[in-house]
Amino acid sequence: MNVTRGFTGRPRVDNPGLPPGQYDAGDDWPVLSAEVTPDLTPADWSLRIDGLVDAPRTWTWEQAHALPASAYEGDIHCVTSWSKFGVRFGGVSLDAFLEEVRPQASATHAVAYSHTGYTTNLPLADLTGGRAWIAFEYGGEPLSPEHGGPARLLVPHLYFWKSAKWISGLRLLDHDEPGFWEQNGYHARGNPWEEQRYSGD
Ligand SMILES: Nc1nc2c(c(=O)[nH]1)N[C@H]1C(S)=C(S)[C@@H](COP(=O)(O)O)O[C@H]1N2
Ligand SMILES: [Mo]
Repeated sequence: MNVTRGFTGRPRVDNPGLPPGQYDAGDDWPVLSAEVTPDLTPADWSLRIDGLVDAPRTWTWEQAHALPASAYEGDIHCVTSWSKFGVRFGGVSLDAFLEEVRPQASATHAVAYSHTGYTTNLPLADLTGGRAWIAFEYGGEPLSPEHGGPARLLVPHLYFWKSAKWISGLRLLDHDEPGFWEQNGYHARGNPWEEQRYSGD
């Protein structure tokens, strides 16, 4: 049988890990970037967390790597309808960063921003509890520049547009503030299991 490499197209009925309206991209990992891929070295990279926190701070590459390593193994889902199964990212849990800045009780949401200017908004609850990472590695290798290297946000339980590439910071807020795609009609939360693709879904 002749099967096109990288597109298995298993119907969802055989594939309970596939959220509604998604297909299995197989070996492919499409690149989706609104910006030109920046030339960002680890020495140029930093992460800042500020806003409604007791102790705002910035981490360099070395300081971020001094935090406990944490990996994600599982699936990712893009709103353009591809899903990718069994990926492995290495990095640091966002909980480790948040523990140091101490979010204030009034903080309910965050805006993630990239070194390129991309932004995306998330409920703070989606960034805690071991469900979000700052990822430096993919498949045991440094994250490639087109996929957000040297470091991206990873929030795999939400549509992948929430996983800001070339992450540079998070600002904690007491309200929701739409980011780049959300200002253009995409959903504020983006839960793939509820098909929260566009505002109003
Ligand atoms: N900085 C930045 N982050 C981004 C994007 C982007 O355009 N710029 N696109 C988002 C979207 S829509 C998706 S599906 C994923 C794509 O990540 P990938 O190119 O590694 O597959 O990154 C998300 N993060
Ligand atoms: Mo996407």
